[in-house]
Amino acid sequence: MDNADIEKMIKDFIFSYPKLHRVETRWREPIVGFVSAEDPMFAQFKSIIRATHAAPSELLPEANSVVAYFIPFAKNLHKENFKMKHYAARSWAVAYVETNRLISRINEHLKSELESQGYRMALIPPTHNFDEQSLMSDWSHRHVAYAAGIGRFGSHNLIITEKGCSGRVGSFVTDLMLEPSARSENERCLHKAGFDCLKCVTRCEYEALYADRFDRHACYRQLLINDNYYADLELTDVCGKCSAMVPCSVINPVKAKGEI
Ligand code: B12
Ligand code: SF4
Ligand code: SF4
Repeated sequence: MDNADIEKMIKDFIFSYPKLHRVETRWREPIVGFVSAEDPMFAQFKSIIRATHAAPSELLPEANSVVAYFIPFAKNLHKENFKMKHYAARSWAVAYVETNRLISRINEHLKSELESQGYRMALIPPTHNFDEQSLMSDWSHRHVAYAAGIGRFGSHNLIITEKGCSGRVGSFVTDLMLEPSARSENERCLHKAGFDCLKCVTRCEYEALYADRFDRHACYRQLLINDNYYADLELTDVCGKCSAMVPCSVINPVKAKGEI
């Protein structure tokens, strides 16, 4: 089993999912990346994120590789989220619930496929694996996605991929030996690449995102306001206005400028 097999399994699963399950959300083709479990970046994460951030071997002692994937939402979703004033759009809240479930199911599917061929895999939940006080996780999917070459951080903190930032990230650890993906040195955020933008900051009306800082507790307060607003849905701590109708919502805007 190699990189192409893993990528195909993830893509096929997402492609057939709406045909097999009653879901409102639609997704575009995912972007899959690979990184060695021995990559020195995992040691750096213990200082960049926090000391308790797990190394792959702490999740799976025989770890050889880490796989990360970004599942982009259909292109209309961020527009719907933009149109709804103050609160997140209902479709954005539903997409959060449905995509978290999709990620869990992809991982369960891959685990059983890998185990049937004698390999091992550690399951990691898509979210809610964070400390409610510090609002940090001991396994940051988006840092792992960065390490696996899937994208780079934007001024809004989100990972920007070739298909934008509007979507969700999953990752897992396995003992399979996989070829690491290349990491691009090119920024994907217009502001970071030296262009005028910071539209994400303008979108945040909740005193959370500024040009030079991010107040994660203010952000979380807004997420919980939305959860309360959509009380008929299961936990939906969402907002995502900083990713709605911004240049990096569904594309790599630096590439679109023809700069790279
Ligand atoms: C805790 C958490 C939150 C907290 C704190 C947010 C935060 N910034 O960490 C709260 C509840 C506020 C929150 C809010 C949101 N979240 Co959240 N959240 C998480 C969770 C569970 C852990 C994140 C974590 O621990 N981060 C660690 C801290 C230290 O990282 P950080 O604050 O982002 O800061 C780093 C970057 O700025 C980075 N950075 C900047 N430039 C560079 C450059 C380099 C080279 C490097 C290495 C790093 C780097 O440096 C900082 C430290 O490393 C993850 C799921 C997971 N387990 O990974 C989802 C996750 C990050 N959330 C996600 C989303 C979508 C959201 C929301 C849009 C809500 C929504 N769904 O509508 C908002 C966006 C807020 C924002 N602008 O960041 C997605 C991100 C998808 C993406 N495209 O990136 C994730 C990955 C969930 C998922 N499975 O997809 N979230
Ligand atoms: S909206 Fe602009 S400044 Fe903000 S992350 Fe996207 S490209 Fe960067
Ligand atoms: S998710 Fe909402 S509250 Fe949090 S930074 Fe983005 S726009 Fe601001």
